[in-house]
Amino acid sequence: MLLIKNIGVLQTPAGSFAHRGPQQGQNLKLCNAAVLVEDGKIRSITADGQLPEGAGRAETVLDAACRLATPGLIDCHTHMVFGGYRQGEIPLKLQGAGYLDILRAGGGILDTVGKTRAAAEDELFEKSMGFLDEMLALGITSVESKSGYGLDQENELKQLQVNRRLQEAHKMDVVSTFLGAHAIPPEYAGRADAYIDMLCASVLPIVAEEKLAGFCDVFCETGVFDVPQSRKMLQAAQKLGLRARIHADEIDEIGGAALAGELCAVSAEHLIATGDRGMSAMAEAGVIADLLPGTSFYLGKTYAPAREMIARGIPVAIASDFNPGSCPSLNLQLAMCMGYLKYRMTPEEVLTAVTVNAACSLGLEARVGTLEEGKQADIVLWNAPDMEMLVYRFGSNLAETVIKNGEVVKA
Ligand code: IZC
Ligand code: ZN
Repeated sequence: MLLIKNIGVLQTPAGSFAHRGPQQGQNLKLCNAAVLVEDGKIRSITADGQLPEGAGRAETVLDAACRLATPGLIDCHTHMVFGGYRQGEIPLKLQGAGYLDILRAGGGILDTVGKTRAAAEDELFEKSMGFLDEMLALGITSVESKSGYGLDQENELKQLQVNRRLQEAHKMDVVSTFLGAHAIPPEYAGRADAYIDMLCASVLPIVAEEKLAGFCDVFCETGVFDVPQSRKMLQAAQKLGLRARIHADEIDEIGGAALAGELCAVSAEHLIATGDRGMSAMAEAGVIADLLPGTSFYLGKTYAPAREMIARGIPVAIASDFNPGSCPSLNLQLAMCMGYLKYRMTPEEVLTAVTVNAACSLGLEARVGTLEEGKQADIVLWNAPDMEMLVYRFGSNLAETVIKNGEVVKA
C-alpha cells in the first residue's frame, strides 16, 4: 500500500459523467488530505489531517509537503504517431500561407503522410514512446492517439499497430482512434468519395475485427471531407461498434458540429468556427466539445467560444492536439493556461476539462478522471499550492510527483 499524506489541497471533480453547465466549475476541495492506495487503486481519501483507516500498514509513505493534488491529466486529442516534423512550414505561414493553402499545395498533412509511410513501425514506436515519457513527466496519465498519416490500408494499420504496442509497452493508458479520413491521399486526388468507400469497404472492417481502435474520427473541413462523406464514414464505423468523434469547424463552419449532434458522436473537436446551429445540436445530443487552444495559438486563429458552450450546457474538454503541423506542443499544462486566459474558463472548469470530461470523451470515465474511492490511482502532486498557480505559470512543468496506477513514475 502507498500512503500520500500532508496534501495541502486535494482538488477533483466528482462522479463518472460529463460535467456540463455549472457542474463544469464544481470541484471537490479537501484540505490537509491523505490518500491510501492499494493494488493500483484509490482505497480511501481523508481530509483535515485525518489518516485513512489502515494507513499504518502502508509500506510506502509519501509526504506531499502541502502540495496541490489532482487526478492525472488526460489528453483526449493527439496525433502523436508520425514520421518527421514540419518546422519548414513556419516561414511559409509567416509569409501569409494558410493551413489549408499548404495542404492544397501537397504539404501539410500530406507531407507527414510521406514521412510516416517511409518510417518503419519500430521507428514510429520508439519515437512515440519518447513522447509518452515526456507526457507522463508533465502529469499526463492517459492519452488518445489517432492514425491518419498512413492513408492507405498498410500504413493506417501500421499506425494503429503502433498504438496497440504503446498501450502494451508503456505505463500510459493509450486510447486508439482510427482517422483514415484525415486527408485525401495523392492516389485518390479529386476522388474523395472513392477514398471513403475504400476505407469503409477494406480498412474499417479490419480495424473493427482486430479491435485496433475504439473510436473513428473524420477531418470534416473545406477541401478535405464534406458532411455527406463524413456521415458515411462515421455511420459505417458506428455499425461496426466503433464510437464516433469528429474534427469539426477547425477552419470553416461547414456543418461538422451539427453532424456530431445528428450522429450522437461522443465528441466534436476544435470548434473554432462553430456557430448557433452546431452548438444547439451538440447541446441537445450531449456531445462533448474537445477544445484545442494550442492550435488556435499556433495557427494564429481565434479561440473556440468555450464560455458560450458552457452556458449552453455543452460539456467542455481541453486537449493538446499534439501533431507536427498545427500544434507541435504536447504540453497540456500550457493548454490549461490558455483555457484560463483565452477561453476565460475558471481554474475549476479547466481542471474538469482535462480530467473527467476528457475521460468521458475517451470512454475511460469508469476508471479515471477523478480522485474517488475505487478509481485508478493516477494522481499528480503539483509544485503549486492551488489550481490558480498551476494555470498561471505557463511554460514551466509544475508536475512534481506523478503516480500512475499507484506507482510513483516521477518523483
Ligand atoms: O498534421 O496538420 N488539423 N489535422 C487536422 C491536423 C490538424 C494535423 C496535421
Ligand atoms: Zn486533430
